[in-house]
Amino acid sequence: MSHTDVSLIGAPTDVGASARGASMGPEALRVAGLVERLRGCGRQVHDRGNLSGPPNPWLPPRQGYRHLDEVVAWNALIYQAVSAELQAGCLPVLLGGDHCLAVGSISAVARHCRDNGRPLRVLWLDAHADFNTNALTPTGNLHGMPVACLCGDGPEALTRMAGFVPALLPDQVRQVGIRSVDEGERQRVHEAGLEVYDMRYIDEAGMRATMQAALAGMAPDTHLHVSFDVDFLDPDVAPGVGTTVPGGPGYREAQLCMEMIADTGRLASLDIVELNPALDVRNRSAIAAAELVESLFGKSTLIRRPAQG
Ligand SMILES: [Mn+2]
Repeated sequence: MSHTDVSLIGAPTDVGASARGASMGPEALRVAGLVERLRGCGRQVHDRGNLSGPPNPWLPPRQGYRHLDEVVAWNALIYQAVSAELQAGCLPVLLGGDHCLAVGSISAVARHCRDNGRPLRVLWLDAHADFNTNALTPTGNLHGMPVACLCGDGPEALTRMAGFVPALLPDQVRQVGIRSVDEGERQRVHEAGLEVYDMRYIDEAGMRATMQAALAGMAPDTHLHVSFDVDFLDPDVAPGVGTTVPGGPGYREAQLCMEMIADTGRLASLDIVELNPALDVRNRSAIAAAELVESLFGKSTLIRRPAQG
């Protein structure tokens, strides 16, 4: 088991979201015992507190982007904070906040990997592909665009954050749990060649085969980043998200997904995003997310023998 220290970075904002409330996500995760749970997994944990960025002006979109200046400002703060943790040899955990914040966090990870000559794999656990552009988006909400921005399609202030464009190639990304893709977005996901394990794939192949495929082909020194959108989970498990989509992975399936990631021993950075306590029921979704993150950090029922084949 790795003994890399874990650093929590709170980003209490919903500037990129369609509903207000994800700004309360970091505190709800702390209340659900995230720090103590990670310590229980044998990690040193540093809670760096919350970043402080601009408020949410709640304005209509301009040129297909809603709150672009504020989204850029928050992502710049996150880029700095995540870079600092990676340079210090810590494993950064971004507590969102909505999913637009993954641009800053993954740009910092991409920069770090390039500087250190390490391959990067991004696992995107989500109900949505988040591959919209300002021309395609029905809403202008930037939480629907981070994968497109990271792959070089979006406003310059976001696509250039890593210092090179694109920060990510589509073949570095694996999406799991997808079950809602907008019409134009569908075409772009197809053209870009994104490797997507949607719910139909999971239904047909099962979570075990899905994760074996999504985690295949990593080198021993691959940096594995997990971007965990809580709406990945079925709404029965996690009702506290802004954009619920029925038919997601249930509790046991999600646990298996996390345990199989942990088994790779390569988890090196994490986002936990889109948790919306205003829509939650007695912090249930935060607790479910925190329990899943424990599994991601290696908590298991039994002492397991190394997996066969
Ligand atoms: Mn998302």
